[in-house]
Amino acid sequence: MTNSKVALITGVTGQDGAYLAELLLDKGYVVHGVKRRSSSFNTGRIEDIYQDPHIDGARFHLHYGDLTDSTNLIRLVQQVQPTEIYNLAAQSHVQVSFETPEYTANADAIGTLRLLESIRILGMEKHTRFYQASTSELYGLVQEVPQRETTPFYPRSPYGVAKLYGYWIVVNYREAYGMHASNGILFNHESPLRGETFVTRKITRAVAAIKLNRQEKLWLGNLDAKRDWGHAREYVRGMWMMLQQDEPDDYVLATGETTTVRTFVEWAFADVGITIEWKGEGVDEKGYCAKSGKCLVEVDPRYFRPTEVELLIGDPAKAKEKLGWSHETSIRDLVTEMVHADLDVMKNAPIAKDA
Ligand code: NDP
Ligand code: GDR
Repeated sequence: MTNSKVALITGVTGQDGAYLAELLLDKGYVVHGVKRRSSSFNTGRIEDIYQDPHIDGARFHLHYGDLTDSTNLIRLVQQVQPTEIYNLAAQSHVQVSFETPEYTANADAIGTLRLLESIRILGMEKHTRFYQASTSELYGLVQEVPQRETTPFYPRSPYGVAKLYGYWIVVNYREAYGMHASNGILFNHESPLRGETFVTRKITRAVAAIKLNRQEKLWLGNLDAKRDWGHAREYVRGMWMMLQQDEPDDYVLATGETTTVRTFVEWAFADVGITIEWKGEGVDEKGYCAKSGKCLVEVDPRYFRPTEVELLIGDPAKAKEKLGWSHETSIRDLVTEMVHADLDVMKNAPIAKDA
């Protein structure tokens, strides 16, 4: 099955890029992905959908590129002539953005501008639709709950501030040049493909390793943070739906349910048959343990952020009404899926690699 649609995905090697590429290939698109040069393989998440470019009819193509390189982006857009661009590439780790604020702004904020300018310089405003990976981190300090498209933004990290620029430059190019450019304001979405340093995957990997006696303890930061967690596979479908609308617009994708990091930890341990009891109330700077015979979880203040986003809970009503999108997987089922996926990976992996 092929159709005339051609997608360019930045960030194709990331969690969402992998799911989105798979979805678009299933829909018959020709898919071009932008990957960064790395000294080690960074295409593990897209191995299953890789197509040998030497074979006639291959519909999945990878190109080297970087959001910090304007000439590269212009050349890619010119060469690929995409009907849809999904800008998923970003320095996406909130805590890391405190350590690399300038780079984060360059890639996440100016990188978005560079892509939009590529479209404009090439005169493709009416030919190419644009999706921007905006984020619930824009809401930051709580102004209103649940958070919806009209909730004021108050970002709390260099990442959130960089993404704020990305959000508004998309709105501006839509209004100024009539581009079909949309922001998906996506709340946290996870999966077995989630990066290993985000809290959900860090927990499910550690729980699997502890269950298999390959790790002693899990060190975490703020256990009281609340997140609205959904399944990444369902959220990339929402991205695609936004670009199929006659008019561009901005949409929240969320589940409408919020859960603490602490509860996520309890559920993950429960999924491997370990019941944990908290020793002490709340988080203090010295940390505390979860008990199941021995101490399995402890707080390390190094994972606290200089400014934190305490509560995220989204209202996906607009996406439901206008796109017909809603989430399917509950957070409880998502925890189980991730824990079991990590158990499977770890059982088959050599011990040295896990360590
Ligand atoms: P990941 O961190 O898994 O993937 C990010 C991707 O961007 C990777 O392919 C990475 O490449 C690439 N990348 C990073 N910097 C650059 C750069 N300078 N030039 C080109 N590519 C680059 O993120 P997710 O898949 O989870 O998220 C996708 C997008 O959605 C991101 O923009 C993120 O900020 C945003 N978002 C994510 C949410 C979530 O909960 N997952 C929620 C809301 C928004 P490499 O593999 O080489 O590192
Ligand atoms: P987030 O995701 O910052 O919401 O950004 P992350 O999983 O990093 O943190 C979620 C919450 O957990 C707390 N936390 C820890 N976080 C990490 N990474 N490691 C820990 O050890 C730890 N302990 C507690 C954090 O303080 C935070 O409150 C994600 C990214 O995908 C962004 O790109 C995206 O825009 C937002 O989700 C929506």
